[in-house]
Amino acid sequence: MSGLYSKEEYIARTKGGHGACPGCGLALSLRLFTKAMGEDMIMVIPPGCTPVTVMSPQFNAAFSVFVSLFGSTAVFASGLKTALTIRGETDTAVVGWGGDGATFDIGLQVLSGAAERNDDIIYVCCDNEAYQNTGNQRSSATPRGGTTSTNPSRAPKAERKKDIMQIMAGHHIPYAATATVGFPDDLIKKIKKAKETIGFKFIHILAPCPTGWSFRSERSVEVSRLAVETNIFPLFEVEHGTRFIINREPSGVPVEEYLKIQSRYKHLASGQIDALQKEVDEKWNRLKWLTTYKNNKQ
Ligand SMILES: Cc1ncc(C[n+]2csc(CCOP(=O)(O)OP(=O)(O)O)c2C)c(N)n1
Ligand SMILES: [Mg+2]
Repeated sequence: MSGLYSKEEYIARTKGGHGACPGCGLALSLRLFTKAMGEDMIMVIPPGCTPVTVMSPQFNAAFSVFVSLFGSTAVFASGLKTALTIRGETDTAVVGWGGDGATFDIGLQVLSGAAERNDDIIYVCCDNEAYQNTGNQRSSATPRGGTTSTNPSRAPKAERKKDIMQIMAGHHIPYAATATVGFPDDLIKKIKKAKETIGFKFIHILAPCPTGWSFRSERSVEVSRLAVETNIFPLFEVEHGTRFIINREPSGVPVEEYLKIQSRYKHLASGQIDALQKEVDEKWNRLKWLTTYKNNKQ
């Protein structure tokens, strides 16, 4: 292990482990995140898989956790930060940690408000691409072509995944970044950078879900790596909404390699896979354009 990693464990410190499913990408994301943050933080977590992973004396988290209402994570976190500042406790980090449902859908309005005010908090969207804790219902983060319990294979999701990074970049916040568990050094470096940055920080973590996406639980890290190598989930940062930085050039693996190891995509015909590949290529080219064009303008 490199020096980036704290040897401390901040979640699931008792023998019983955590409360998530085997192979859960969210539990691993949270473990890495807390190793980068340390215990001087308060996490605000809406209902979802995360509270059942950490919120119990049995699972024994080292930091304080508030469970907010589903749609109000960011504003809970902003209020806590303000209260701590008034008390002079400025060193304590306040983190909002929402699922994709709580972030892309229900909490988007308060997230936008906190970002626009540039409140000094870190907001993490731990994205498992559906409302997983209530049984894998579709969200606006579910990818086009994927199945969920509300999109059976005869009616897979028709709409594209919402581009949350573009939305957050449009708020001109000091720092936004994508990360995923298959690249733990990259994830930890980004969390440390967010911790050192003053103002609003947004981290979009892709967290593979063996239960909802339907793949074998030992393949979570492989699925996460394939998401990056196929360009389905590029690793990049955005500073102040204008400076785009790509952290990893993909190795050009076709999207089919990512799709075929998850049963949620098993109904796709080859023409549909080609269409998804085209979408991914277009989005990647746009990101590359933003990186070169916008940076050169500065
Ligand atoms: C206002 C409100 N609506 C619905 C629920 C029920 N609910 C609890 S957890 C959850 C799913 C959360 O999905 P997401 O935010 O993606 O987190 P995940 O469970 O996937 O980690 C829902 C719908 C709720 N608690 N409050
Ligand atoms: Mg979810």
